[in-house]
Parts: sequence; structure tokens; C-alpha cells
Amino acid sequence: MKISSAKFVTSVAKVSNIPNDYKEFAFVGRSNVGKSSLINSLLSQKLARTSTTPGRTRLINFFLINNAFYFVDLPGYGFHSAGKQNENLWATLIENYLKYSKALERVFMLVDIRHAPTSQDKQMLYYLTYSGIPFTIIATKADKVAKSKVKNYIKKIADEFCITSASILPYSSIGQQGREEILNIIEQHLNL
Ligand SMILES: Nc1nc2c(ncn2[C@@H]2O[C@H](COP(=O)(O)OP(=O)(O)OP(=O)(O)O)[C@@H](O)[C@H]2O)c(=O)[nH]1
Ligand SMILES: [Mg+2]
Repeated sequence: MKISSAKFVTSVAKVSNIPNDYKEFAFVGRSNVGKSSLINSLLSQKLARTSTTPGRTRLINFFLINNAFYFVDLPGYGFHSAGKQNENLWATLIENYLKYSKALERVFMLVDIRHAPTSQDKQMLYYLTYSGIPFTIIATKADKVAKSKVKNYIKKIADEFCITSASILPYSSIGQQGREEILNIIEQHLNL
């Protein structure tokens, strides 16, 4: 699939403002895991705000792609220095989005290839599994580990999640490793 156009449409702070007019592909994961960077690398442009400090994305941002579907950039979870109150606020926003979005097609769940999944990652995986929302797990920042070690890191994450390595896709927002695979997954949804 080719990305022919991409534009920012809206930021929402409550689920009643979700546009609901096009299919949605959402990106979830810990704060700083690389959600916004992944969106930018899929689009080959810097549309989503990224930052070296966690907690950059605070609202749910909708980007309309090819005038046909949305990329939904969600706030990250597990950003403790935001304070308990903010953390709870964002967690509720993410939860409500996953629960109430009517056009959500698939969730891309991101984990950092170098780190063991946290209990929040495990909760998210559990939630996605039992809610019936289709999802794909992505191991981000694959460029930060030696190529020859990628498989080992993926295996560690898979073991922690009690899933097979084959269900985790390594990704690099720098090298664009994994980009075609994600675009192909999205294309399959659009053809349905
Ligand atoms: N080397 C490398 N760095 C990455 C990659 N993806 C993201 N980063 C870096 O990781 C940091 C966080 O990236 P973001 O895309 O802002 O992360 P986020 O998940 O959107 O973070 P929040 O909005 O705070 O939840 C930035 O400094 C990025 O440059 C990657 O694939 N490789
Ligand atoms: Mg972000």
C-alpha cells in the first residue's frame, strides 16, 4: 500500500468526540516506546509529535491517511513522573477509547525490544485478547540491538507474554524495518 496523503485531523480528550467516520488503526504501548515515531515512519513524514522525554502524547490524536482511514496515536501508559492523577487520567482515556470506539479495526501494541514487558503490557495484552479486538505486537527500536540478537530478544518477550515469537514483529523507525509488513496488515483490513 502506498501512503499518498496524511493529515492531522483532531485531538480528543473524551471518547464522545471520536470522529467515527473512517476505520481506525490505533497504536498503544508504554510511554516513550516509540508510538509517534512509528506513525511518522509509516507516513514518511513528521506528523506526530515525538520526544525523548516520556509523556509527549497526552490526547488521542487522529491522522487521516489516504482520505480513507485513521492512525490513532494514543498517550503512553506507565509514565509515573506525570503524577498519579495524570497517569490515571490517561489510562482511563486509553481504556475508554478501546472500549467505545466504533471504528477500531486493529490495535498495534508496541513494546521496546530491549525490555521485558511490564505488568501493564501484560494487562493490555490480556485485555486485547479477551476483548476480541484484532491486534499485532510490535517490538520497537530493533536498530538498538545487534541484528544477530534480534531473535533472542523477541523470544524473551514472547516467553514473558506466553505467546510464540512468530506473533511479534520487530520494527525500527530509523531503518524502517517492519514498515511493509504493517502496511500490508492495514491493507488487508481496508479490502474487507
Ligand atoms: N533508535 C530508535 N529510537 C526510536 C525508535 N522509535 C522511537 N525512538 C525514540 O524514542 C523516543 C520516544 O519516541 P516517541 O515516538 O515520542 O514515543 P511515544 O511512544 O510516542 O511516547 P509518548 O507519546 O510519550 O507515549 C524518541 O527519542 C524517539 O526518537 C526506533 O525505532 N529506533
Ligand atoms: Mg507519542
